[in-house]
Amino acid sequence: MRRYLNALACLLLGLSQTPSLVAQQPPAATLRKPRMDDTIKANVYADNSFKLYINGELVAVDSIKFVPHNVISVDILPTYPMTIAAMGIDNADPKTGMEYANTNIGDGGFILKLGDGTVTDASWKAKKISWGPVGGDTKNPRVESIPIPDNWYSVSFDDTDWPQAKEYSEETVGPKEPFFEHDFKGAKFIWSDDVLLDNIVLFRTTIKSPPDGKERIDFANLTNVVPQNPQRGGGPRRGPGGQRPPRN
Ligand SMILES: [Ca+2]
Ligand SMILES: [Ca+2]
Repeated sequence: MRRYLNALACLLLGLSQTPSLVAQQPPAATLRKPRMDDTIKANVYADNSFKLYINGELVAVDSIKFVPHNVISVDILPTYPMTIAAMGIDNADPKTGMEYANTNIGDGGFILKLGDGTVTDASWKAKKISWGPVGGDTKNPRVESIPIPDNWYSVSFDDTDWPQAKEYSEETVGPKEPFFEHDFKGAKFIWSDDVLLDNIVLFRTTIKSPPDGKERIDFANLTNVVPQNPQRGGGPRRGPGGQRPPRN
């Protein structure tokens, strides 16, 4: 039995290497399975929290909504152009816009750096969604908000009318320790025009090509192709036509 299987494996291997069959496959570059060294790191810090979308998909959520201030660092598989959208959330009472039992107006701040050199700066768009205490009035504090636009994080969303983000210095935002333990070199803290009163802010940018100039394979269509050299062995499942499907 084992000899028979070995012979069959050799036959299949031989077939897969015949020039006519290889020639029918799309270029290897579009087929190779992505590896971890195809990914880049996304470092994100927000005062106080954020949600991050890339090319319309939610890729990271700040796991701590208030304090301590933390850095979220995740691996992403980049494809370009890359639409990055983020919601920055400054901790604030939804009725007063203040915090710590309505004794304090907290400040916001958002900063991001990707392993391809993408950074936050004033070229990003920033749209305030909720702000307060309106006018800085802490005696009669109240909040104003506008609806979050549908599909604001999608690739096709039109942010032409959104204002530019404003950059804030490290001194103004006052990031806490985890910030200094991660790579944010070259990135700027951004927010809308009022880093104190604006409490929910949406950000968007589109990165046309990798800022570091490095050529990267586009794996966006991976689920629609058969990767080169799929792993062999494993479970008994068979795809249509009897082939063993590549394992994911
Ligand atoms: Ca605030
Ligand atoms: Ca804050």
